[in-house]
Amino acid sequence: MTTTSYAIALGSNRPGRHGSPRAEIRAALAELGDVRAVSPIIVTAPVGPSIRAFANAAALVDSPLDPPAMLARLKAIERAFGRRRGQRWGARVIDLDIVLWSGGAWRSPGLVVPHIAYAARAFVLHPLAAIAADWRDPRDGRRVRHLRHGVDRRRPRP
Ligand code: PH2
Ligand code: MG
Ligand code: MG
Repeated sequence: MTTTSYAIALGSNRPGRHGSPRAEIRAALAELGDVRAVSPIIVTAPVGPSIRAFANAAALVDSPLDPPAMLARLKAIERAFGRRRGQRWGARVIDLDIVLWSGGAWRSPGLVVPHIAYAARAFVLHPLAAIAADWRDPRDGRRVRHLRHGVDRRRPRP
């Protein structure tokens, strides 16, 4: 069976049945399956309309699933955690995003990999650089460590 790997970004800024946002992230990590590496969980200032601080982390997950099947899995975990679809970027108990896939770029209805905005988001790149600094963006070959330096230069906050 061909196994690929995924870089998954995790975020939470609302308590749920597992407890604090940090506890929600830990519980979600336990649901992800074959997790090969986990970043530290960091606290970040909210980007966008939400007011509460986020807990953010990143994980490397090995899986034979293709990106749409992996996305369906992540959405099922979000639903099981009580994620409600509401205001875009509203407070959420758990958010699980596919950031990178070892198979390269992917595009299908409702899913684009690499994640369209990750290269500009410190709350993704900081944890991701802790576990996948040498992973290259398939579109332009830039490494995660390079992208992280880019957001740090542009905007000296999380
Ligand atoms: N996720 C968002 C919007 N804003 N801000 C932080 N700090 N962390 C997040 O995970 C986050 C955000 C949309 O998914
Ligand atoms: Mg997100
Ligand atoms: Mg999401």
